[in-house]
Amino acid sequence: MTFRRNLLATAALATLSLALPFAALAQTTLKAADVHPPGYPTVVATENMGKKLEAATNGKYKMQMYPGSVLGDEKTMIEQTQIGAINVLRTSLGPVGAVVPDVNVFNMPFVFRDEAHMRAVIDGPIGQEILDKISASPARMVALAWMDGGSRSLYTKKPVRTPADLKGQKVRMMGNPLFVDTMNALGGNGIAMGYGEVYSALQTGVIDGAENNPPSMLTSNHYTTGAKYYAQTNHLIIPELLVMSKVTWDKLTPAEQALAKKFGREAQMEQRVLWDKSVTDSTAKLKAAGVEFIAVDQKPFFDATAPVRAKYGAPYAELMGRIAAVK
Ligand code: GTR
Repeated sequence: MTFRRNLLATAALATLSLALPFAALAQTTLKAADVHPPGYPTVVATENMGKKLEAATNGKYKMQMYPGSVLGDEKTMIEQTQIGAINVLRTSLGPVGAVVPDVNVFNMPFVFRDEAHMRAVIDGPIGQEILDKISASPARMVALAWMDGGSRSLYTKKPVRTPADLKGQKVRMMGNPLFVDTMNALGGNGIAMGYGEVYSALQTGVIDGAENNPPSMLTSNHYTTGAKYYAQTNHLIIPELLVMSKVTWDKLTPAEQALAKKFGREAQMEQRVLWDKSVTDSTAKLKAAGVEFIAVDQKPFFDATAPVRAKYGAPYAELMGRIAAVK
């Protein structure tokens, strides 16, 4: 018996000593999150970033994507990222403005002339400056890269051609007072709510419309609720953001941190190609489904939102000048 017990103990020890070197190589699964469904450009580019990280660290880090808001709306996911419960987050910059006010320069209506202008800004020194401001802020998130969110336009149940048509219309905006102010300045009633609530709010008539880019309007099914007039105001051109929780970041070696930034930047460029295709495809699908795209004169929308730029842009006049100067 004793002999047998010793034998078992020896065998157990041998197993343990064999297991130890492997334990040192334990794999960490990074939880990544996005409000968008599988296959959406931001989701695909973030997943690919995870695959590169896994290969470059010989499997030390693996990424598991939680798409489609399964971990909550963006406000909740930002909070989860701040405490390290989510490790990598792709979010709009919109709700980030509520925790890092400095990013609101990019959240202002008509701050970019067009998408090419926005891309030139985020790819250059100003884009890096804003990423650094996020990382240096007390928000406990390290900003890795930008992604493309195209231009946001209005979709409503009654057609909108001028700001006057927005009178009395309740329009969902992202959670950041700047956006509610923007809608109110345009003459509508801005209502802040999470992305996941918009569909039923449109269906039940709690809101009369929302605003977003064509890929989001399509994949969220918002266009099936009767909000089928898409007025091309392009009032917001908000870049998307890819961040890592500071809790996670601090556990990486400097070499791993450099990899995360490198693959993040590659995801930025990869997503852009996927994005352009997605906008073309979604636009065609929305039109085929009966959505009416309305070309509008943007000038009255630009003019109506001047007070918002004046209010939120006041502390950033110098930066706004530099943004405008980017060709
Ligand atoms: C989308 C954006 C999401 C989310 C959503 C919204 O365009 O990609 O990150 O912000 O809009 O309106 O909440």
